[in-house]
Amino acid sequence: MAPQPKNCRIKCVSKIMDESYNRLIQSDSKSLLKKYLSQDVYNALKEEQTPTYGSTLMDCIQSGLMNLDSGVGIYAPDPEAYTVFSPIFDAIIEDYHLGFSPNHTHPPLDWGDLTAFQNLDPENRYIISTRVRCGRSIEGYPFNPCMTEVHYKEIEQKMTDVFRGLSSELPGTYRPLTKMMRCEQERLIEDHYLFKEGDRFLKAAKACQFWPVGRGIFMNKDKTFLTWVNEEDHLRMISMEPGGDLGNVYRRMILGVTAIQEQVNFARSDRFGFLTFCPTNLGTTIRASVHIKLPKLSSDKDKMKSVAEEHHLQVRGTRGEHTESEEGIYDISNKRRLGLTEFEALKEMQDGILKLITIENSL
Ligand code: ADP
Ligand code: DAR
Repeated sequence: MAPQPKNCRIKCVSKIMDESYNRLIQSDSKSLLKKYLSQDVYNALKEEQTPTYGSTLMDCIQSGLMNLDSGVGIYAPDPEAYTVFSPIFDAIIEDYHLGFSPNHTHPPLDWGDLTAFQNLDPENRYIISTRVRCGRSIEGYPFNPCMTEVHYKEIEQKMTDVFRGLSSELPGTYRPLTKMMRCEQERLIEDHYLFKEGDRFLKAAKACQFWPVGRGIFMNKDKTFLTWVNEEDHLRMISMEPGGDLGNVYRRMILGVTAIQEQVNFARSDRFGFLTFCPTNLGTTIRASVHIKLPKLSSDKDKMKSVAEEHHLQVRGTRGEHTESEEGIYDISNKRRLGLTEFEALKEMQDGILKLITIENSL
């Protein structure tokens, strides 16, 4: 999307953005956007645009302005937004990633020693399933709000070709949403494989344009290695299986990411590591999670969440973000993804989950 004349786009939205910003500031929103977008920062950034795609402050914060219940409330419409709007992004990034300050630099990729990871629940008493995912953006493309229909189709075509070349335990099938029956789509979502549709936060961020063109899911034959194409990020590469064998799930994700990166150039910055649409996913982009039942600990949700936070873990509902627990199943994962290596992120998750299980056993 070529940048439109500065004064045209900016002036058109300025009054609307001012009114929405004032509504945010006067609300009881707990978003990091409200916490850090002071009037001075707002005034300093409201006329800025990114050089290549012309993204504006409104493009970054529209989701958080429309959804006062956002946890974060900001996305990067293109990679340059992290630099042009750094006063707001840096503050939110430092808070969310627990101290990644403007003078920190993300470490090089380091998968680490896989033998350090174990089956977290060998007797299958608590953990229903384990999943490790990472996100990647493809070099040369902007993020969702700036993508054209051609961009979506190009990425889908490129990835369809890449998936055809996968080997060992990875071969499978790519299923474009445009050719998927509704009942199959709903079944895959129900079974936790496919991304949900119509997320209001992503919609408000203009991340669902031309939907469902260019969107789809690759699944290997055992449905243990998946890749989401053009949902929130260009790619989400996912390894998952029943039980608690974190080591095997991590091994398979590494196998898949390594195979795909031989054919695709991922967007990476020296400061932030792998770049993503949402600042909460920068760096390693890794979210390692268990679906787990902790009946005693979860009887006191506040206690469970505070113990989880002590170990840098995040508690989500059964169907992921912004959902509730069903039948006492929680999605618990590492919170930090930036400022530490892939190995450290996995280790932080493993140590935290083992601690929660120890506490559950002690109650
Ligand atoms: P992400 O951050 O990877 O996008 P979401 O919170 O959107 O994750 O969840 C995506 C899907 O992955 C949801 O259907 C969720 O239920 C599923 N999921 C997450 N963790 C696990 C797990 N350990 N086992 C099975 N499914 C999982
Ligand atoms: N819904 C937004 C995003 C928070 C992080 N999750 C992502 N990127 N899926 C919010 O501000 O709550």
